[in-house]
Amino acid sequence: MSLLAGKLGIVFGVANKRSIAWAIAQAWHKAGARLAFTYQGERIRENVEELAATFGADTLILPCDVTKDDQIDLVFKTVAEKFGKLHLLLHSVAFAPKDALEGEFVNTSREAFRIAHDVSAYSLVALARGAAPLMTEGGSIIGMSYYGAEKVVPHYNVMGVAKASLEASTRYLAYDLGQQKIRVNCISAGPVNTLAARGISGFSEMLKVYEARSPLKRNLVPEELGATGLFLASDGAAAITGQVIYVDCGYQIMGM
Ligand code: 0WE
Repeated sequence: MSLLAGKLGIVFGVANKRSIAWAIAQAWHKAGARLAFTYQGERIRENVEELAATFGADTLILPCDVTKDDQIDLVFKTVAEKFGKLHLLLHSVAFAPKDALEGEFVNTSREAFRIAHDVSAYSLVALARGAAPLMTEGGSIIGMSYYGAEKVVPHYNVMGVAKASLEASTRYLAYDLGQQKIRVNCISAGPVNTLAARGISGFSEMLKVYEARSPLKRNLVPEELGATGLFLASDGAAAITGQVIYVDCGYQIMGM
């Protein structure tokens, strides 16, 4: 069953094999999509090249710092040349300066606030604008969010505010791009042990809390994000846009 046969996609946010973006890329690839990847910075380049090569030696790989308009322009110009069109886009990119995730939110500097929102939220708008002209057959754009967007998760701080902006941006983009049959949704994932989660103090405690309190009494596995990413990319989700879909073992429904 090739749910995405003939579909062309681009994936922003693979850093290594544990990345959520990689889990979703694998699901898209297995379903028959042809994918391009971008990487942030030379440190990550080799990782992405190695992973992407498992999909074939000719996989398109491009550098992209999502805070740079000229790099975004070049990415979509190259995709236009090599693919001609586009159906799928995954945004799995976030960053806040480390000190902003350690102290109290009230102490967030103007610069940390700006960076978190530029990298983690505005970039979705910029990428959607770049991709839309190529999505001539309609498309599916997916961002990654987290529960800290709607409730206070201690230390998530300015990232929670940036994810709230990402989720609201998802709704406004869904409205604007709906007439072009482009759907825009977010997956709100429970905690996953990725590079972005490493070094976050209390992360292993957080995994224990989800195990204890979520209705399913466990943590999610990255393949489950892949499956939801595949669903949202597929025609099965043809009438779903502007939504935040929770892939969190049910944690979000709990009041206590
Ligand atoms: O969105 C995230 C993390 C994103 C992230 C991670 C880092 C670590 C390194 C953004 N910026 C940075 N900056 C760095 O310097 N998550 C959903 C994972 C996460 O991060 C937390 C969490 C959870 C969960 C931070 C504090 C509390 C909980």
